[in-house]
Amino acid sequence: MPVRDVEFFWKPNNLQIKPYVNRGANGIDGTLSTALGVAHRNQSSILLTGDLTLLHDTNGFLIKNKFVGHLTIILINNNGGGIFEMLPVAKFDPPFEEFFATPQDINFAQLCATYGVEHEIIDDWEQLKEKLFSLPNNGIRVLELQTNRRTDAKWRQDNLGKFAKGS
Ligand SMILES: Cc1ncc(C[n+]2csc(CCOP(=O)(O)OP(=O)(O)O)c2C)c(N)n1
Repeated sequence: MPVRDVEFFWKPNNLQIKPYVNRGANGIDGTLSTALGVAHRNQSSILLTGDLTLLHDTNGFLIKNKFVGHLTIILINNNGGGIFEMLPVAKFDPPFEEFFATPQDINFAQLCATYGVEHEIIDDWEQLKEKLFSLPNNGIRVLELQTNRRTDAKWRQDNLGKFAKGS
Protein backbone atom coordinates (compact mmCIF):
# COMPACT_ATOMS: atom_id res chain seq x y z
CA MET A 1 0.00 0.00 0.00
CA PRO A 2 2.79 2.60 0.50
CA VAL A 3 2.94 3.50 -3.20
CA ARG A 4 -0.85 3.78 -3.33
CA ASP A 5 -0.90 5.95 -0.22
CA VAL A 6 1.62 8.25 -1.86
CA GLU A 7 -0.68 8.49 -4.88
CA PHE A 8 -3.64 9.29 -2.62
CA PHE A 9 -2.02 11.74 -0.23
CA TRP A 10 1.12 13.36 -1.66
CA LYS A 11 0.09 16.88 -2.57
CA PRO A 12 1.68 18.59 -5.57
CA ASN A 13 4.60 20.72 -4.40
CA ASN A 14 7.75 22.43 -5.60
CA LEU A 15 10.18 20.52 -3.39
CA GLN A 16 11.85 19.02 -6.49
CA ILE A 17 11.67 15.51 -5.03
CA LYS A 18 12.29 12.95 -7.77
CA PRO A 19 10.01 9.95 -7.23
CA TYR A 20 10.91 6.53 -8.63
CA VAL A 21 8.39 3.68 -8.51
CA ASN A 22 9.43 0.05 -8.81
CA ARG A 23 6.38 -1.25 -10.57
CA GLY A 24 7.50 -3.42 -13.48
CA ALA A 25 5.04 -6.26 -13.93
CA ASN A 26 3.68 -5.54 -10.43
CA GLY A 27 6.39 -7.52 -8.66
CA ILE A 28 7.44 -6.64 -5.12
CA ASP A 29 10.79 -8.32 -5.81
CA GLY A 30 13.97 -6.28 -6.15
CA THR A 31 12.63 -3.11 -4.56
CA LEU A 32 15.50 -2.69 -2.10
CA SER A 33 18.11 -3.28 -4.82
CA THR A 34 16.40 -0.76 -7.10
CA ALA A 35 16.45 1.85 -4.34
CA LEU A 36 20.11 1.15 -3.58
CA GLY A 37 20.85 1.47 -7.29
CA VAL A 38 19.04 4.81 -7.45
CA ALA A 39 20.86 6.12 -4.35
CA HIS A 40 24.33 4.84 -5.35
CA ARG A 41 26.65 7.77 -6.17
CA ASN A 42 23.57 9.99 -6.17
CA GLN A 43 21.73 12.28 -3.76
CA SER A 44 20.82 10.83 -0.36
CA SER A 45 17.57 8.99 -0.98
CA ILE A 46 14.56 7.52 0.79
CA LEU A 47 12.82 4.20 0.13
CA LEU A 48 9.24 3.83 1.38
CA THR A 49 8.36 0.14 1.59
CA GLY A 50 6.20 -2.51 3.20
CA ASP A 51 7.68 -5.34 5.28
CA LEU A 52 7.04 -8.20 2.84
CA THR A 53 8.53 -6.18 0.01
CA LEU A 54 11.68 -5.46 1.99
CA LEU A 55 11.92 -9.11 3.08
CA HIS A 56 11.72 -10.24 -0.55
CA ASP A 57 15.07 -8.61 -1.24
CA THR A 58 16.99 -8.38 2.04
CA ASN A 59 20.09 -9.82 0.40
CA GLY A 60 20.18 -6.54 -1.50
CA PHE A 61 21.82 -5.28 1.72
CA LEU A 62 24.90 -7.34 0.79
CA ILE A 63 25.94 -4.56 -1.62
CA LYS A 64 26.50 -2.43 1.49
CA ASN A 65 30.30 -2.53 1.33
CA LYS A 66 30.33 -1.23 -2.24
CA PHE A 67 27.47 1.20 -1.87
CA VAL A 68 28.45 4.88 -2.03
CA GLY A 69 25.90 7.35 -0.70
CA HIS A 70 22.96 7.21 1.66
CA LEU A 71 19.64 5.38 1.71
CA THR A 72 17.04 5.80 4.45
CA ILE A 73 14.43 3.06 4.36
CA ILE A 74 11.05 3.92 5.84
CA LEU A 75 9.64 0.53 6.65
CA ILE A 76 5.89 0.32 7.20
CA ASN A 77 5.80 -2.88 9.20
CA ASN A 78 2.25 -4.16 9.44
CA ASN A 79 3.43 -7.78 9.65
CA GLY A 80 2.12 -9.05 6.32
CA GLY A 81 0.44 -7.88 3.16
CA GLY A 82 -1.84 -5.02 4.16
CA ILE A 83 -2.94 -4.68 0.54
CA PHE A 84 -4.90 -7.92 0.84
CA GLU A 85 -6.93 -6.49 3.74
CA MET A 86 -8.61 -4.35 1.08
CA LEU A 87 -10.02 -7.47 -0.66
CA PRO A 88 -13.30 -9.25 0.19
CA VAL A 89 -11.29 -12.40 1.05
CA ALA A 90 -10.01 -10.61 4.18
CA LYS A 91 -13.30 -11.52 5.85
CA PHE A 92 -12.54 -15.22 5.62
CA ASP A 93 -9.98 -16.44 8.12
CA PRO A 94 -8.92 -19.16 7.67
CA PRO A 95 -7.49 -19.04 5.06
CA PHE A 96 -6.79 -15.26 5.05
CA GLU A 97 -3.91 -14.92 7.53
CA GLU A 98 -1.95 -17.98 6.44
CA PHE A 99 -2.38 -17.76 2.66
CA PHE A 100 -3.00 -14.06 1.89
CA ALA A 101 -1.58 -11.84 4.65
CA THR A 102 1.37 -14.23 5.29
CA PRO A 103 2.76 -12.51 8.43
CA GLN A 104 6.46 -13.33 8.91
CA ASP A 105 6.97 -12.09 12.51
CA ILE A 106 10.42 -10.77 11.72
CA ASN A 107 12.46 -8.81 14.23
CA PHE A 108 13.86 -6.14 11.91
CA ALA A 109 16.31 -4.85 14.51
CA GLN A 110 17.95 -8.30 14.50
CA LEU A 111 17.74 -8.61 10.73
CA CYS A 112 19.40 -5.23 10.22
CA ALA A 113 22.09 -6.11 12.77
CA THR A 114 22.88 -9.23 10.74
CA TYR A 115 23.58 -7.08 7.69
CA GLY A 116 25.27 -4.29 9.67
CA VAL A 117 22.52 -1.84 8.77
CA GLU A 118 21.34 0.81 11.23
CA HIS A 119 17.82 0.35 12.58
CA GLU A 120 15.50 2.47 14.65
CA ILE A 121 11.86 2.22 15.71
CA ILE A 122 9.89 5.40 15.04
CA ASP A 123 7.03 6.09 17.47
CA ASP A 124 5.72 9.47 16.40
CA TRP A 125 5.53 11.92 13.52
CA GLU A 126 7.84 14.48 15.12
CA GLN A 127 10.56 11.86 15.46
CA LEU A 128 10.09 10.85 11.81
CA LYS A 129 10.20 14.46 10.58
CA GLU A 130 13.33 15.09 12.58
CA LYS A 131 15.02 12.02 11.05
CA LEU A 132 14.10 13.13 7.53
CA PHE A 133 14.83 16.82 7.94
CA SER A 134 18.42 16.42 6.91
CA LEU A 135 19.57 13.08 5.54
CA PRO A 136 23.03 11.70 6.28
CA ASN A 137 25.54 11.48 3.41
CA ASN A 138 26.60 7.86 3.95
CA GLY A 139 25.25 4.51 5.00
CA ILE A 140 21.99 2.64 5.03
CA ARG A 141 19.44 2.92 7.82
CA VAL A 142 15.98 1.51 8.44
CA LEU A 143 13.35 3.61 10.20
CA GLU A 144 10.63 1.16 11.21
CA LEU A 145 7.04 2.25 11.81
CA GLN A 146 4.94 -0.52 13.30
CA THR A 147 1.33 -0.32 12.16
CA ASN A 148 -1.82 -2.43 12.20
CA ARG A 149 -2.96 -3.48 8.72
CA ARG A 150 -6.53 -4.22 9.78
CA THR A 151 -7.04 -0.81 11.39
CA ASP A 152 -5.43 0.88 8.36
CA ALA A 153 -7.70 -0.95 5.90
CA LYS A 154 -10.76 0.03 7.92
CA TRP A 155 -9.59 3.66 7.96
CA ARG A 156 -9.15 3.65 4.18
CA GLN A 157 -12.51 1.99 3.63
CA ASP A 158 -14.22 4.52 5.93
CA ASN A 159 -12.48 7.62 4.57
CA LEU A 160 -11.14 7.39 1.01
CA GLY A 161 -14.61 7.47 -0.55
CA LYS A 162 -15.42 10.66 1.39
CA PHE A 163 -12.27 12.39 0.15
CA ALA A 164 -12.99 11.40 -3.45
CA LYS A 165 -16.41 13.07 -3.23
CA GLY A 166 -14.79 16.13 -1.64
CA SER A 167 -17.14 16.01 1.38
C1 LIG B 1 7.39 -11.15 -6.71
C2 LIG B 1 6.02 -10.96 -6.17
N1 LIG B 1 5.50 -11.88 -5.31
C3 LIG B 1 4.26 -11.72 -4.82
C4 LIG B 1 3.51 -10.63 -5.18
C5 LIG B 1 2.08 -10.48 -4.67
N2 LIG B 1 2.03 -9.34 -3.74
C6 LIG B 1 1.57 -8.12 -4.12
S1 LIG B 1 1.53 -7.04 -2.86
C7 LIG B 1 2.11 -8.20 -1.77
C8 LIG B 1 2.27 -7.88 -0.32
C9 LIG B 1 3.13 -6.71 -0.05
O1 LIG B 1 3.25 -6.58 1.34
P1 LIG B 1 4.03 -5.40 2.01
O2 LIG B 1 5.26 -5.10 1.26
O3 LIG B 1 4.20 -5.74 3.45
O4 LIG B 1 3.08 -4.12 1.82
P2 LIG B 1 1.56 -3.88 2.33
O5 LIG B 1 0.69 -4.71 1.46
O6 LIG B 1 1.49 -4.31 3.78
O7 LIG B 1 1.34 -2.42 2.15
C10 LIG B 1 2.35 -9.42 -2.41
C11 LIG B 1 2.86 -10.65 -1.76
C12 LIG B 1 4.08 -9.71 -6.08
N3 LIG B 1 3.42 -8.62 -6.46
N4 LIG B 1 5.34 -9.89 -6.55
